[in-house]
Amino acid sequence: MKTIDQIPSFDFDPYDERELADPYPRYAELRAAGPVVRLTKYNVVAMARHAEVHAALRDWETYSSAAGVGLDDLRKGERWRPSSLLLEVDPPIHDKTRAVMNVVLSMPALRRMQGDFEAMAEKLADELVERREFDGMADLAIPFILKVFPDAVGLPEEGRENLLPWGDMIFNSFGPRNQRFQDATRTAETVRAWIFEHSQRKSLSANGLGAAVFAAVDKGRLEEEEGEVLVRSMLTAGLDTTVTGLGASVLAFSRFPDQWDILREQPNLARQAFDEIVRWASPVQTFFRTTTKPVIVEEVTIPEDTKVLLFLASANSDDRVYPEPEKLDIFRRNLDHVGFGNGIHKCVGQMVAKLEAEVVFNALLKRVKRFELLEEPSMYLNNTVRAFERIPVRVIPA
Ligand code: OVM
Repeated sequence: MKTIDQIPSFDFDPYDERELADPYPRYAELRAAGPVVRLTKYNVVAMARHAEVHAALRDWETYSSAAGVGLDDLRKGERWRPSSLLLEVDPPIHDKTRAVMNVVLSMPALRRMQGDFEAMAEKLADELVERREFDGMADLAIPFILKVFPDAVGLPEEGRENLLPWGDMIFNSFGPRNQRFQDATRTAETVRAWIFEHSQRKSLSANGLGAAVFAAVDKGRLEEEEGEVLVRSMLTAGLDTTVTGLGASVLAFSRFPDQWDILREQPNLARQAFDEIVRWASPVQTFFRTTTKPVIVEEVTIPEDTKVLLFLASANSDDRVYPEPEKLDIFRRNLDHVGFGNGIHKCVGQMVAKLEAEVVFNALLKRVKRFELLEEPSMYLNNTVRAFERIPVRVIPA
């Protein structure tokens, strides 16, 4: 048996810009070092192999979310926003809100929006294929998501420019209070005010996902304020993640044209392809848990009340589970990937993300024979999301 003082320890800063720019070599080093390692810079324990990350995500009783899923312990110090009633709570609180969101974001509920999603995808695909050259982020992923998702939630057109800065700020806040976090919070007050105002019933259309949350309030399942917190979760979790996932899709299909060819022959594999892209790109790279009791992992005793950094992206590129993990393979057995998390907190919005991807893929499948990457993509650094700045491509029409 070992204490955490006897396991491999590292003093690098995972939030340093050189690390965030190219984290995969480091992930391999961490996986090779052992099942549990220590990061001295932040005094946390970390797991980078698939087996341990997956097991921790599935054991909420030991690995709690209630102290927050970032580096900060939300139970201590001052708060600048209330905890998420999904992400930052354990059962039984979690189960009540999750049950509401499971219905709000279920496939039958989304069917009503599918036509609007398709119309936007068709329009964008027409324009972009006509142009031949475009940026997968600024011209495709961002305008698509910023149209269809806020429409689906029921937000007005005006003010949507606050959504990505809000997400950038929140996803940075899961890391340390570094320069990147400070920079992202520069416009915090106006952004925060818009988001909070637009989480309220009065700001939302009568037939969107936001209104569906308040319908649960009207049925007595939630308090009004809880409804607002849940709407805010959609505005936080639903944009940066999917924008990154769609951008990654453009990149993936230009790097792996054989996979695009397979999809062109079997468009019914679109959702499966997107799931593999989420494994491959892991838009959310890291989340933390906090131990509720001493726990033994592969001979290592992790004490109670320890922040544990789970390297989701590293788990998804662990070759013990995914041979040649850097390859996109639509037919790969990837059911247990942790790109959407796992266990009780597994992404409640994944049906929305998959529908968004599916309609965009379908629109492009009809029109595009091949994507060619014009330049290596530039990254947009964030403490949690591995985001892109630009993905310049040319398309060869079908
Ligand atoms: C939430 C939330 C916020 C950010 C990310 C997320 C990826 C959830 O408010 O529940 O999941």
